[in-house]
Amino acid sequence: MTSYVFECFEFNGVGWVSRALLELARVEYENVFPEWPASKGKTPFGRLPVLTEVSSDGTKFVLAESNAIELYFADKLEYLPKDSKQRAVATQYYFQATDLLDKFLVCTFHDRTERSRERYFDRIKTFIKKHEPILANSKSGYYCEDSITLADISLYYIYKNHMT
Ligand SMILES: N[C@@H](CCC(=O)N[C@@H](CS)C(=O)NCC(=O)O)C(=O)O
Repeated sequence: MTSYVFECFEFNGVGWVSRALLELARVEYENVFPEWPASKGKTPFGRLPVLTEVSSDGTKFVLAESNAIELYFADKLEYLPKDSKQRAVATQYYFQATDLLDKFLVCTFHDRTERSRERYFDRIKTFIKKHEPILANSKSGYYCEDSITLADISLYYIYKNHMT
C-alpha cells in the first residue's frame, strides 16, 4: 500500500490545502513537524512542505513546493475534473487563489508597506467581484461541475484563514 509522509510546520500555512486534500480523501498519512532549522539541510530546497510518498515496493517519491504537492494530490486523489477543459478551468481558479495568497504573504511578512497592503486589498476586491458571480451561477455551488475540486478547497482556505 502507498503511504504518505507530509512534513510541514504545524500552523495553518503552506501545508493546509495538502492536509485538507488528504483528509477529504481519507488517505492515511503521517504528519511530521520537523525540528527547524535543524532539518533544513535534509529537505530538497531548504524549505517546507515536503511530501514523501512510499510505494508498496519501498520506492520513495519526494516532492517539495506546496503548489506542486497540491496539484499532485488533486490529480491523484481526484480533486480535479476529468474533462481536460474543465480541468484547465479549475486550475485557472486555483491559480487565482494562490496568486491572492502570495500577495497576502508579501504584504504581511515581506513588504509591510501601505502600498503593498493597498495592492492586496485591491486584488481581494477584484477577486470577490469576479468570483462571486461565477459561484452564484453554479448550480452545485462548486466552481466546476458538481463536485469539490482543488479550486474550491483553496478558496475555502483563503476565507477561513485570511478573510475572517
Ligand atoms: N514556494 C514555497 C515556499 C515555502 C516556504 O516559504 N516555506 C516556509 C514556511 S511557510 C519555510 O520553509 N520557512 C523556513 C525557512 O525558510 O527556513 C512553497 O510554496 O512550498
